[in-house]
Amino acid sequence: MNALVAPSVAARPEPAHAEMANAIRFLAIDAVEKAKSGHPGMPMGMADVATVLFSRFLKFDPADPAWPDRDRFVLSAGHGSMLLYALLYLTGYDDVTLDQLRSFRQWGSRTPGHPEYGHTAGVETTTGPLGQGIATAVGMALAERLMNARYGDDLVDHFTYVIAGDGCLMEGISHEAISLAGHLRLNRLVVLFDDNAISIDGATSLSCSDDQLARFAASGWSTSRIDGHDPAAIEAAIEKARRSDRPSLIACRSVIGFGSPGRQGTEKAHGAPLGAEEIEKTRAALAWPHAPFEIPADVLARWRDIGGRSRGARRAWIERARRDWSNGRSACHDALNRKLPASYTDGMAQLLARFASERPTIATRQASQRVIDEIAKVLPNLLGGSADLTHSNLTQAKTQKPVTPKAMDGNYIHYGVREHAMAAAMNGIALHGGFIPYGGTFLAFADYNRPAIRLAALMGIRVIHVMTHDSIGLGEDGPTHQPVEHLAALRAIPNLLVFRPADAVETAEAWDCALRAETSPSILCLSRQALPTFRDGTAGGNQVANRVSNQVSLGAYVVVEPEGTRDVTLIATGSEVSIALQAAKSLADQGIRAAVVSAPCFDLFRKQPRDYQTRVLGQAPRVGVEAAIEGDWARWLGEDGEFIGMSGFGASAPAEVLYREFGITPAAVADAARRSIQRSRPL
Ligand SMILES: Cc1ncc(C[n+]2csc(CCOP(=O)(O)OP(=O)(O)O)c2C)c(N)n1
Repeated sequence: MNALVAPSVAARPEPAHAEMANAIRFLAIDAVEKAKSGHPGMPMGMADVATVLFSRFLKFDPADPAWPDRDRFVLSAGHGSMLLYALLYLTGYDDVTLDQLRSFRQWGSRTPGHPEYGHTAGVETTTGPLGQGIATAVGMALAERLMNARYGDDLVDHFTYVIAGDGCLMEGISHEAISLAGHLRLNRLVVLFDDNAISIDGATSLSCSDDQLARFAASGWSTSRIDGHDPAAIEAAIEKARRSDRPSLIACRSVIGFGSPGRQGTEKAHGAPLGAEEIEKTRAALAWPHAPFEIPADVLARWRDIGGRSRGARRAWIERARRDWSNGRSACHDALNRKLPASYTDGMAQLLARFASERPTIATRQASQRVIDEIAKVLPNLLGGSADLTHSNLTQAKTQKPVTPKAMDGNYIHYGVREHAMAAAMNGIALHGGFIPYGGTFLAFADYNRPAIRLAALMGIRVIHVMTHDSIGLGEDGPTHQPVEHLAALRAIPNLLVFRPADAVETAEAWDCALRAETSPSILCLSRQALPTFRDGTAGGNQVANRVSNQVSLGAYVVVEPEGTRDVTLIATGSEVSIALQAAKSLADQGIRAAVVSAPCFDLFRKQPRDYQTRVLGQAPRVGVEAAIEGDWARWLGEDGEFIGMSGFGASAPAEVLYREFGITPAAVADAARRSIQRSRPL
């Protein structure tokens, strides 16, 4: 066995460690220099910690980056991406070659400025927005314990390691995340804090006096502080953390830009190339005489050995998994397999049929509750939760049991009032694999978890947000709780499916779309107030949309098509579809032929073929109705169109009063329709 992978630190000659760490340092220095941009200081400072972690502890195999029982390594301080890329190259990931390091931050490279999930094998999650990584890692560590409780040590037995900097710990999300992790006693989570006391503006003492150890300890973590350049101390601390019955914080006192005589220990090392002269000085100081991007053969060979360290463990795991699965116990395999089982398709079809025949008048949040009750029975890997609004969001299925430190076989997470950490943890759960996470809050609080939702969209992962109380229709809680700009703001996020179903049938269809969207997160915007079910299973009089059974999957579809040529098309979402239907009736009484279109998901409608869009929208003038600000409605309404909705904040009053006072009524829609028809007539 290679000296570097021997279990005892004492047996290993110290210079070898320094050389191994220096390989990381100089790859970071050289790549940042070549790119003329990037962050060398953090990789230089944490190279020793990373070397010990990867060479002694991390269970991973570059030959199979997605091996389910690998340890997860999250670089929460994503600006230090070269630390990760250097490790991926050195340990032998195919994706990260020396050429890729030379193309750091360049168009088309596998080495973007910050690590991007799905872009580079070995990158477990996208990081860069500080604090997201550590919170996402909490979700991964939670998923590991939940899977372990279900499938046992033979199949699920791994750690989640995080490198986080001062910036990550200053961000508010870190507090929500560590609090949740401490509460759930996620003892497989080990955070290595790059405790260098420097951020961009200078010393962290400019802005922060927190006692981080005390803060983590107060949240139920094990804590320790070590010299982040002492391999023996690093090893001992990680060893201890792995045995803890709590999550662990190891504050690694490090020197940013370690080895650079003119920059180390200062903010100058944080985010700029060192420059040729300083690099020469650093080579001299660290006794690294090699040319840029040149790693001595023996150092590279040792790193590659480290890359092969867990190959045996992976093979043994595959054997165990094969045995388990061939014995007919395929539950773990099914959970890891992202496809929905046939029993789900049947369950959903039955529920849709029930809604269509019962035609209940219920809030869409209540319809969602019935969906969840049904699908929880057929999707064992559905993992629910809410940020302390379970009884308002109606997110807990009758069959779901709370997850607690002692009941990791539960399937419902009380995230507490921690929307941001909930969304990031859901990302981590989805990334880890084995579960379909969903979580609830009020739509007005989407801003609290938006940064994590944005990352889910960027990563292309399946997480489902149940956001209830989706308009002024929530009534008396008033404008603080009434979303007006949120739909527009969420629709602006690429690859995020924003659904606003209008009745029970649409709610089930929206859930179905969200569950089938394997590469997009979804938001289900649901009403507090009761809405009549207008769908009877087909799309009413719609000739156009019946080509698929799930009408919501088309994004928008015709609910009412009048006899003869349309005079006007009324387009609405969610609770306003029933207002549009009433308006169409009153227009019909006056001989005006109004079509009604329900548009539960703009994003999916935008993806439909143009001829379908044209047929749904029609040639007649259009009126849009949504109890929210106009946002990008104009795109669907055309020049003669009109929008009926909100132009400012709501108010505290009963819902019916608010709709009346803000002019979102069938009469107002009918008036707008007549005006639009008038405008569109040739002069
Ligand atoms: C949410 C967020 N805010 C701001 C930034 C910009 N930023 C990147 S690194 C950094 C300083 C981080 O300091 P620290 O974690 O101590 O990193 P170090 O200087 O030690 O590399 C800032 C403000 C960011 N990436 N994300």
